[in-house]
Amino acid sequence: MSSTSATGRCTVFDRIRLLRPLVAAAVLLLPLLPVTAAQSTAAPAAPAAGPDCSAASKIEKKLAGGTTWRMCWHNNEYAGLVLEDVSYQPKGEPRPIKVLASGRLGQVHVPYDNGANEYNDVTEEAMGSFPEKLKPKDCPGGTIRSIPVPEGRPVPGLCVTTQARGFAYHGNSGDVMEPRARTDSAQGTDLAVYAIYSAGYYQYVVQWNFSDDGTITPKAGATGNLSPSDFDASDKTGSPLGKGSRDRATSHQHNVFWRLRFQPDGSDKQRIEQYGTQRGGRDPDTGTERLHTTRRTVATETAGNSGSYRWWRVVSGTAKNADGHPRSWELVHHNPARYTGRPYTAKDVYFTQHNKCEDYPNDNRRFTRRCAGDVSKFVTGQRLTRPVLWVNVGFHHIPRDEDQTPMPAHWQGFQIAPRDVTAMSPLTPDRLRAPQYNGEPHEH
Ligand SMILES: [Cu+2]
Repeated sequence: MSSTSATGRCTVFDRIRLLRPLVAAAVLLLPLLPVTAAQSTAAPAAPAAGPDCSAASKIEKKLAGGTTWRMCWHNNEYAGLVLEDVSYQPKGEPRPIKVLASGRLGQVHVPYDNGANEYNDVTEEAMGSFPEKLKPKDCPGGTIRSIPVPEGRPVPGLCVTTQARGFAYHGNSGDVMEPRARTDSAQGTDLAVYAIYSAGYYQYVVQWNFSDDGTITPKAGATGNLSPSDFDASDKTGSPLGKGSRDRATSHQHNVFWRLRFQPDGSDKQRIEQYGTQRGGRDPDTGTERLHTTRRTVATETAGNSGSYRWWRVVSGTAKNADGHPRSWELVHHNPARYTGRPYTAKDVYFTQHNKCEDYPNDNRRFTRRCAGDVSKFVTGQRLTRPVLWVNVGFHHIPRDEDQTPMPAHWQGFQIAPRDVTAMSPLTPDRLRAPQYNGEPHEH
């Protein structure tokens, strides 16, 4: 922490110094409090029941397309917004389908290119303790909930609202031989849940979108201000800002981690599958390259990089959709700037067996000295019976003139897409749910 005060984060440093004894006491008394308290309470979803939490902690929204999302939220003084018992009930489904046992930020790791500073905005700056107050215009069409903070009055800072997401689909039913062909189109809607947390000069919009088609989009938007103390005219690792090139802002990386635990259809029984696609030689007649896709179960703890044709899904060990396919959720993930300066940022995803003391992807021993320090060391070859997913998305920030105050939000995130959760998209018009349209196209 002492290095941070020299870099212009003194405002936050002072705030944290005030907070720290209080936080340390809480951690001593309740070592599991930071993140794991509610993770073992999840049970298979009862018919039409919502998640088990108080009204103030419950979020439930039925979207225009007929999809209902339900979840519980609370605020962690380090990680900020924590969502638990997240379930999805598409139109026509008799009960909620549990997706996540829990989801939250793992870390926002910000190393500067000149090697002078390396911040951990979750574990070190305790950004979760500093939610920003939201005005009604910051939460258009929604409601603002109060976020309890370790010191002071609760902050009206959690927005629960809906957002348009553009085209859900557009298609012509003549292509699937509907006798009276129609053009179908729909605009999609998301439930959006977000709060803004400050860490130094930066402010992060910590947001989760839950789409009417079952997709979940966690994302973080970095905004606020560039750190003025990192302006250094002699620095070769920054960009000129303002007139001429006297002032420079130092380039840096934002490595944002999410920590997810799935509970597909309310059961811990699940497996991770890795998909890969390879070139398989050209078709002799057409000259077109054939591609072969394979998949394998990731049985033990592992770390991997997404990228060229490699991706993962979480597959339910118990639940199938009406077509008889196992329900699964696909990780749609790209890491556009993989930071290899630390072992815990060198991989895009880490799958680790659930362990109560593995709370943060780095700086983890700040809270539990008996536990491993970072996610690269959590991977020890244990069997994955209760997997935790650590998702890493990097952004290399080379400042530009437009980043000057207030800095436009830059987003980084990923998606969790349903794969065979329902027999067809829940947004499919009812008249196209007939058997002859489920399994098309084929010749009649
Ligand atoms: Cu930045």
